[in-house]
Amino acid sequence: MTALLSSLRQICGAAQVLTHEDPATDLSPWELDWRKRIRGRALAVVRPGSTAEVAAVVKACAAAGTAIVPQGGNTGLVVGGVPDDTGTQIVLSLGRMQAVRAIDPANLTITVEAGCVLQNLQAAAEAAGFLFPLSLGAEGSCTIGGNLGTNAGGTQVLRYGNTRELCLGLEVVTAQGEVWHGLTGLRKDNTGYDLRNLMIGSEGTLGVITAATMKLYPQPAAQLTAWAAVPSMQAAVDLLGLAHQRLGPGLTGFEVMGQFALSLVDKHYPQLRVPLWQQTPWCVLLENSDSENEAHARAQFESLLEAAMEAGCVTDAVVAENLSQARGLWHIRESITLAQAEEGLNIKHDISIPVSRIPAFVAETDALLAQHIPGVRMVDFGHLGDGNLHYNVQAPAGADGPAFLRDFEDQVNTLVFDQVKRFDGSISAEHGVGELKVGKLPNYKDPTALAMMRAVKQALDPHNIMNPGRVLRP
Ligand code: FAD
Ligand code: 2HG
Ligand code: ZN
Repeated sequence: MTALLSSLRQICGAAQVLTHEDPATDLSPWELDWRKRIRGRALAVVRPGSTAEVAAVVKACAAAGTAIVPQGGNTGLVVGGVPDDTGTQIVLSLGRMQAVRAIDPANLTITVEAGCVLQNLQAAAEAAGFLFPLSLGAEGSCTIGGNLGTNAGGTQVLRYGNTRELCLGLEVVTAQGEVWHGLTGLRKDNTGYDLRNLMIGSEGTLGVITAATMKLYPQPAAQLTAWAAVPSMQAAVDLLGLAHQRLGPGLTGFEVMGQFALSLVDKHYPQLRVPLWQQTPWCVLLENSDSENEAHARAQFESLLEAAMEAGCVTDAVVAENLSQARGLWHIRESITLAQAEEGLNIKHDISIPVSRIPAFVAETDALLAQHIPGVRMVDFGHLGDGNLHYNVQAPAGADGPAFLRDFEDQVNTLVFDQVKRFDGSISAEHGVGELKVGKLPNYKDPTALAMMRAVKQALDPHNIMNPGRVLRP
């Protein structure tokens, strides 16, 4: 191990190889996952500054048989980006590789390094007069490499797609330490297997993404946000149908939020002034991005909301008057995760189900859980426009969080995932498998698909050094 550490120091510089040898160095930012569920212990945190350095690090680790855990902003929610507790794995942090390498306005593309923080990528696109639409609550600290690694979703998927659909090309260091120069900005390329899409969503188990060419879009001429009270989940689904009909491609956001989820924001962040939540079981946040002008967007929104009230799927609504009010409404939505963390340990699910079946799923599964754990509190919210619900389970009021997880997490996961299967859904819509769902995946994924995944893993990473034990267990 000493020989490996000294090679890594030679490759990246001594200051970029952090270890526990120095008791003054705190490795928690890289070893502890965002939800504080798991604290791993790394042999070292290695911070290369270039693709050539990444390749040399991977080669050195491959020669030593040392496992590598790629890491971006460490905001992942499924414990996929932190090391295990053996003290034998290295964390390969892409955090120093942040450059915007190129913008091609005519091709509508931007090429960035993997450690570029999502918010900085959005800002670079905006400075060039374009929109980079990927948007999520962690955008101030997650990286595009992590977004690609997890195929992140977020709040604009119903119009622009998830990270996979926003990516045109990748630069990747393979498990052997070779560099695949795949940074093409091509929208059409039928020359064989789709390696780019294989890498995206592979959660660091097949290689290290070092750079990416991403799509840019024109900025909308106007953007309006509305917040609507809806009487039931079925009403929210009906509102979604109306919004698709009336706004067409202008509908860029459609988020649902349950009353208890909003009550947590109100409790922990009262200054955010959550509207309408006390009078209704569900609220919906809608965004209309218009290619004409604000007056057109407002007229469209008002007519949509009028029709929705007539149809009985909206009981009350507010439309943001200006950008700062709109940001305030989005901030409430994005604060649910933090408010839930303030409330205590919880069980998260990021399931997807055909939109039409979500009302029945929620009604049935809520009832089953309540039967199983009297007093259980459901923190339901998410990207209804994509059929993606964060169906989160909070311990009964006053219960001990760690004891709740110990006693109920496995049963709750099984109950919810069995229901997801019954409703033809997926147990992960956007956060990925990581460590938290790896044990359950074989019960819910098609066995032939799993066998193909194993064959791919074996072919690309035969010595199992890339994030071992995540996504697939040996
Ligand atoms: P990390 O957490 O560092 O890593 C995540 C995974 O990707 C790990 O398996 C890691 O090994 C792998 N990885 C990281 N970098 C690379 C690389 N360069 N090459 C190969 N593999 C790599 N997710 C959503 O999808 N939608 C949301 O709306 C959303 N909202 C969130 C809100 C909050 C408040 C928080 C805390 C998280 C949220 N997330 C959401 C989850 C998280 O932000 C995303 O999964 C994000 O894509 C992770 O990026 P990261 O840079 O932090 O990656
Ligand atoms: C979101 O949509 C994220 O805000 C986080 O995916 C979801 O906290 C969660 O469960
Ligand atoms: Zn989400």
